[in-house]
Amino acid sequence: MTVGPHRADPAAPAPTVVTLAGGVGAARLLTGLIRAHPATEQLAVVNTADDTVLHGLHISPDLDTVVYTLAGAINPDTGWGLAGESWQAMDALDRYGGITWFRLGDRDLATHLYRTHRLGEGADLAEVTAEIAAAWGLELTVLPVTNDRIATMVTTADEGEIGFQDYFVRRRHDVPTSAVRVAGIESARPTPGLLEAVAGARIVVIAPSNPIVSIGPVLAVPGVRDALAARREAVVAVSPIVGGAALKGPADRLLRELGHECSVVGVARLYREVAGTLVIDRADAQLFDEVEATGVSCVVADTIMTDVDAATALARVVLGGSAGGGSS
Ligand code: FO1
Repeated sequence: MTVGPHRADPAAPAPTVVTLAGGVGAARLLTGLIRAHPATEQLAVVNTADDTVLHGLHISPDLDTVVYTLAGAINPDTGWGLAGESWQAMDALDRYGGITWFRLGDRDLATHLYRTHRLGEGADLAEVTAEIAAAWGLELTVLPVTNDRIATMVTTADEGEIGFQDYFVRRRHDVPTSAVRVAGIESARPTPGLLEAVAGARIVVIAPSNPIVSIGPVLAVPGVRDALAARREAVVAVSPIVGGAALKGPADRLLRELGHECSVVGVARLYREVAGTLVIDRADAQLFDEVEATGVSCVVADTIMTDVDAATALARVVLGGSAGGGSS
């Protein structure tokens, strides 16, 4: 089986590891997974619901974070954008009073120009993503979850419903929220080959990304949740919540504001229909029994990916993690 017509090498083996991914945390785990397992056998299925159009350009932050990180080109300080960027275009735009709260570096702009141009020519997002990933020398397949436009919308206390990047960047996710929905999700179709890849994978990984706004939209694309549920025993999730808090971003606050328990137990409850195993951090080891009581097998490990070695060690736990509960 191949994953869609965009797969660089049609003779490449079917993916044995499929990872559902958001941005930074997922990109780090993918780095470890590639170190621990051949990249040619891996598929990253990436959230596109935080994509945005600015200055007429199609920007896909999670896709770019995954590609740039795996290429070793990510800005290590921000976790998004390119290392060693310059910002002359933003400075020039500022002169006109243009939109500069969403910072697009000069070199990063080339990615958005290329993507927008190719989409305008009629290519789909999966094809363009494969071209971008190949240009950065990646061997694994990076697949947007859907070629259709989906958009996370966040209901805020003071501005009503706003787009995800408005919430995340312009409002610095520092505003009370009461609802999240994904516009366009009902009619979105999974990218060709995705469901077959999940069905045929040895292991499906849910990366430690935000369960509400990163993994949530991926699972919400019609067919994806059912495809995972059918492989539940082969699905291993890594908790993005450690010690009751998110390592990065607003996952903890969103979980609380939307009525979920902000703990590894809350994460287990969110994923229990689609994941047979949850990897939690040693800091939460005392919640092992509570996680298992949700019906999800629990594995305790070091989950904080401070460097590539830590990410690789976690990846090895994940790759061996669908066999049942325990501590590693
Ligand atoms: N995040 C910010 O906090 N500020 C920015 O100005 C910003 C710009 C940006 C440009 C390109 C890109 O691919 C990502 C960018 N991000 C920025 C990150 C992005 O908003 C979030 O990390 C994700 O959407 C959440 O996963």
